[in-house]
Order: sequence, then C-alpha cells, then structure tokens
Amino acid sequence: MKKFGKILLATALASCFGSALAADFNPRIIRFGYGLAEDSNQGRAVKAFAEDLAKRTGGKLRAKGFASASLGNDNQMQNALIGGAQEMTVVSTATLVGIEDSFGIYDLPFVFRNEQEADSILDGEFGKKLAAKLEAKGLIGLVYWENGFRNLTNSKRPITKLEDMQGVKLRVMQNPVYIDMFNSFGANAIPLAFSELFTALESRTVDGQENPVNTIQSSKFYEVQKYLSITRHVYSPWIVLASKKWWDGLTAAEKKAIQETALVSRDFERKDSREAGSKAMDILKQKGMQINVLSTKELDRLQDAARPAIAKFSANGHTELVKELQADLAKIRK
Ligand code: KDG
Repeated sequence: MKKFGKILLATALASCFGSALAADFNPRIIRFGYGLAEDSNQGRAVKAFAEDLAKRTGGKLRAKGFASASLGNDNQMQNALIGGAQEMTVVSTATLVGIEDSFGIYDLPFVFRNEQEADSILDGEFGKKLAAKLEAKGLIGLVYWENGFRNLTNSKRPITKLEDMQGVKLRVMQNPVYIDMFNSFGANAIPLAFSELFTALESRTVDGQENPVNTIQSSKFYEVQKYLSITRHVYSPWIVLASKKWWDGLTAAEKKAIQETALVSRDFERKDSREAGSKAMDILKQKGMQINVLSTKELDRLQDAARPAIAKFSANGHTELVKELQADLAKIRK
C-alpha cells in the first residue's frame, strides 16, 4: 500500500508541476545507428544524446550508439526506421533525396556563407518545414546537427583551379545534385555509400572525395589521400531521425524528453564540431597532407560552373523552394 502511495504522490507531483518523473517513462532500448567512427564528432554527439536522455528519464530511455555503419549505411538505416526495425539514426540530408527530394536544396553549392546562416535556416521555419515533410514518409526529423563545410581531397594533384579537376574520379554522395555539380566541374563523379569510401580510396577505385575536415580526420582519409583543397563548396547538415512507427507508440512524456534531449545534443554537437574543426586541420597537416586554399577568383569560377546543376534542381519542381531559401537568407544578411 505504501509503494502505491508513493507512485500516487509522484504522479500527483508530476501532474501538478508538469515535470515528468521516472514513473512517466517505460524502460526502452533505442538503437541509434550512425556512419562515422565512434571517435568522431558524430559519435561524440550520439554519446552526449544517450547520456542526456538517460539522465532526463531516470535511466528508463537508453539510447545505444552503433558506429561505423554497423547497422547499415545511411539509406539502409533510413529504410530500417521506416520499417520499424531500428529506432533512431543520424544521416546526411543528402542521402534523404530518394525519400524526399526537396532535401536536395541543402546540397546546392555556395548557398551558406557561414555556420551562423546555416543554423538560422535549419533551426528556423525553413528547416522545420522541410523536416516535417518526412513524417508522411515514416520518419520523424528531430533536429539538425552539423556535418560541416565540405572540402576536396584526392591522391593525384592539388586542386588549385577548376581545370585541375579534369578527369579526377571523385566519389560523391548518392545524390543527383552532387553528381551534376562535380561532373560540371570536369570531374568524373562516382556515387558511393560512405561505408565503402575508405576502401575505394585505398584501392584507387576513386582518386578523391569531398567531406568536412572533421570527417577527413576521424575517418583517417589522410592515410590514403595526399592533397586537401579547401573549397567549402557545400554546407552539409546531418539530421537526427526517429522511426515514426516507433515514435507513435511513445507516451507524450517520452516524446517530450527525446525532443528536449535532441535540442541539447544539437547544441553540443555544433560546439564540439566547430572546436574540433581547427584541431582536425592541425592533425591533417601533421599527418603530411598537402593543403591548399582555393582563391576567391577560383571559387567564383566553381560557382559559375555549378549554375546548371542548381538550375536543374530548381527546374525539377523546386523553383519556389529555392526562391524561399534565397529570400530567407536575404533577410538574415540585412
Ligand atoms: O553515414 C555517413 C553520413 O553521416 C555522412 O557523413 C555522409 O557526408 C557524408 C558522406 O560523404 O557520405
């Protein structure tokens, strides 16, 4: 009877103060798969998510991170969430275009000038509206994390100007905007899942790839790539996803706790990624990568060369979306 009284009191307190107590949560294991190494900005953020959620729910909701695509690549994990076979993942928005093609907007080159603009768009109405489109496809878009500004690496030569990309076999994400963009640069764009990338670089199946410096460092691409060329050609978001099939079975308190933890993990991940970025550059130098930064003039030439890829995306039913993003950015830049 005493125990029942305690539960009654806890429930009464919770309902009075709106704060959820451990009694409001069911013991759950959440399989949280991701593609990068455990010791990467992505892995550290999944760990931070798990720790915050466990604390917030009295240990009842336990997220377990599965690193290095051990539960599958981005597309395979997206399908596992849709089917209800996995609860959560974090993926590049670029790999979502097969499910919701408007996410290709984030792949357009030279759209964001800095991280602050990206944060404003992604966390504002624009980013929320896009994430909300996923629910009809069986996914819950919780928050955006930072993958970061993407740069080029390759094993053949420094990329100092547009012409240096001629004939370079460049791995890109499985996404039409990236394929079109790098083909328009004169490279030979080869779409490949991230989980196959290191082997493809090591075996020279591809000459190069493009990713943020955090990924280049944490994935040890310096072991198989000699040249790093700083272009910052695309700001790449990650998005934290939950399975809608699983999500719909959660209590209101459980959903609220996961949403609050997702926001905490977003702020942790962005801070960690930005701090780690400068350290990553130092490590890549120490590991012997030859690093060059493309001039503004050469970046302008890349931007001009990419215009057909942007026009093609826009013409594929996304004219209004592109205009909306440009208008939102103009407001931010005022
Ligand atoms: O699973 C890897 C993804 O999270 C992301 O890092 C993908 O940027 C990416 C790439 O180049 O595939």
